[in-house]
Amino acid sequence: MTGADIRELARQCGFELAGVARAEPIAERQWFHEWVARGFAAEMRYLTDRRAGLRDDPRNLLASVRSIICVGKLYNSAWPYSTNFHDGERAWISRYAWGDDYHDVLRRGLERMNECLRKRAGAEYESKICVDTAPLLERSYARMAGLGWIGKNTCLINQQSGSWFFLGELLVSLAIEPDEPPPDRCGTCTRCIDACPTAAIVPGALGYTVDSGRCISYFTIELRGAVPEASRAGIGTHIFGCDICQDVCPWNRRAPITDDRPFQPRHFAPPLERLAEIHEDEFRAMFRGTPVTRARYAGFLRNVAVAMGNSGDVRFRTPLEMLSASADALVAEHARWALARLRGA
Ligand code: B12
Ligand code: SF4
Ligand code: SF4
Repeated sequence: MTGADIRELARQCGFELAGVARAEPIAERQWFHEWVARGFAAEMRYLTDRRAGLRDDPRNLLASVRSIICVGKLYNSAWPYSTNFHDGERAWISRYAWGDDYHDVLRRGLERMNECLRKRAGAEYESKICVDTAPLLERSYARMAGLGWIGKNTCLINQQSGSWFFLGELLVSLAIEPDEPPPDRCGTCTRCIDACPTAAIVPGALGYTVDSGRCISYFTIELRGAVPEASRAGIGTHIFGCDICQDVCPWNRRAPITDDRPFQPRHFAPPLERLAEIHEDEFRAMFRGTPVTRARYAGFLRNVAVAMGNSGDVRFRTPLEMLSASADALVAEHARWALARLRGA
């Protein structure tokens, strides 16, 4: 079986990109540990606890694995980039979180692919599906499988498709002819580094890396506690994730659009005022089945308060006063910060 056979199978199962990497430890695994040692994982314990070492070898996930089939699923829909959308009354949710949770979508596609592969392989084999949460260096293996190069913004970029795609993997005990990594095509460009509002893209072991403790995506999705005060202004009106370093990337200028129903926006740039008023059950209902629930209700209101403070819109004083009386100390403190910022506006 060749990479071409795998790409055909992947296409039939809804994946626009696919390739095969050898299931071996890779030299750059060392950079992951350096990244953690420099504190760039911030408080994401799943990257720093005993699971950190599991990333060194895919055989820690499936002892018999010989090949990693890497797939990419496009999620770009025909809606504006955040860098072309300026409305201080509305909240920015990052592109990847507009529709259904990609973990479910990719897992279903990979299950289908595994079934088809079983019919084609003509031999018994063991397998394991990974989407995001497994301790696997997904971008590194996807690069080895020829899906793209790792840009200075650290996203995997494909020459034809840009970087608006999710990654998933099917680990198999079959030996499949591996693909080759493509060349790095960032050249002398530094647009992502220059555009990042919080200077989160920093020099790394080779090229650049992201200091999560400065990244808006980390603050608004992963961080459970208070956003450091010095970073709040840079967050702008982002309430979940951040797309800026991909919006400005020249390889995304003509990025293909997908019509796939799961990735069409359910709530494009919702009004901040409405979000400040929603109760916990409304929050769950509004974002059920999307990645946004990961922020949890308190984290979400914390993000809404910061965005209102950054909007410069003094009409948000009333909803912010309401949030500053919240029983949740985290929400109340961020609302007080936002009120103070609006007083200076
Ligand atoms: C932790 C994490 C985050 C953290 C840290 C981000 C980071 N840059 O590491 C935070 C919360 C900030 C984050 C944000 C986002 N994330 Co995220 N995240 C992850 C996760 C779970 C682990 C990444 C990791 O291990 N980071 C540690 C660093 C050291 O690892 P790394 O960047 O992969 O680096 C390795 C290789 O890239 C390689 N390498 C690095 N630089 C170079 C340079 C060269 C020249 C070479 C050869 C190799 C190389 O060496 C490193 C060590 O092996 C992965 C899923 C997974 N299991 O891998 C998703 C993942 C990377 N995230 C993803 C997405 C979509 C995002 C966001 C776009 C979401 C958003 N809109 O807000 C942003 C993008 C921010 C950014 N510029 O990275 C996608 C990326 C898809 C793609 N096309 O690249 C992934 C793969 C999830 C998925 N399954 O689709 N994320
Ligand atoms: S996601 Fe946003 S904050 Fe994070 S590195 Fe990219 S531009 Fe900077
Ligand atoms: S903006 Fe430029 S430097 Fe950054 S990832 Fe894209 S091509 Fe590379």
